[in-house]
Amino acid sequence: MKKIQVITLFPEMFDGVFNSSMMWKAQECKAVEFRLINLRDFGLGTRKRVDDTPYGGGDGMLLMPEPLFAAIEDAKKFDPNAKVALLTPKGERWKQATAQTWADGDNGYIFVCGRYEGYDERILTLVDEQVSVGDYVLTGGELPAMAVIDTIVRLIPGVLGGENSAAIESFSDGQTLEFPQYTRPEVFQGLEVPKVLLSGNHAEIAKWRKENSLKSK
Ligand code: 4FV
Repeated sequence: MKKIQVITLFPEMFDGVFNSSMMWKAQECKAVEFRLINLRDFGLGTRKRVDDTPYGGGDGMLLMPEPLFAAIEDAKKFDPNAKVALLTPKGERWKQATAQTWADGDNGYIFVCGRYEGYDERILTLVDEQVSVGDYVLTGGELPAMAVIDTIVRLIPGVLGGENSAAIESFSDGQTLEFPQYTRPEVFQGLEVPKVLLSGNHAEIAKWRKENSLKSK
């Protein structure tokens, strides 16, 4: 079973995502165990402070090192071999091939979700991987974490129904995007399903699909 922990100031954001559809099924079939850690629980002082102003001036606030270190240490107690992954625009761009590698690995993950303008650089001493979902700035690392976790969990054997479906999909060979697909009815608003797909001639169908697979950008 793969342990996936998330350190965040907004654990409630994950309730809906972890408790429905594929993620729920993944827990049911014991493929994955989720653990949400509220960074506020490791805040300092009576007001459980987790952020402060940047040395040298500048706008906005930064996540302080102490609460993050304490939260990461707590997560490592729960899963000592886990890799710590920080969601940040400065990270390695997330790819399907990386999702496959992380799904195949037997270690768990601790995802650290940033907030505010960022975090004290010293937390990088505890971080194994920095991951970006794209060259844009979100308000927090929670949405990127959800996307990344979804791409990993659905590749864990036994989670997705048609075992094979994950293999033949986009990006899995790093190159091709999927071919066009159709279901009933055969004619919809005058638009017909390509006849070859109704032929039952699997060699012809495979040839048509290859010819109609888009090359990834
Ligand atoms: C992000 C991204 C991202 C930056 C400041 C959270 C925000 C705030 N994370 N890929 N793009 N993070 O925009 O991963 O702390």
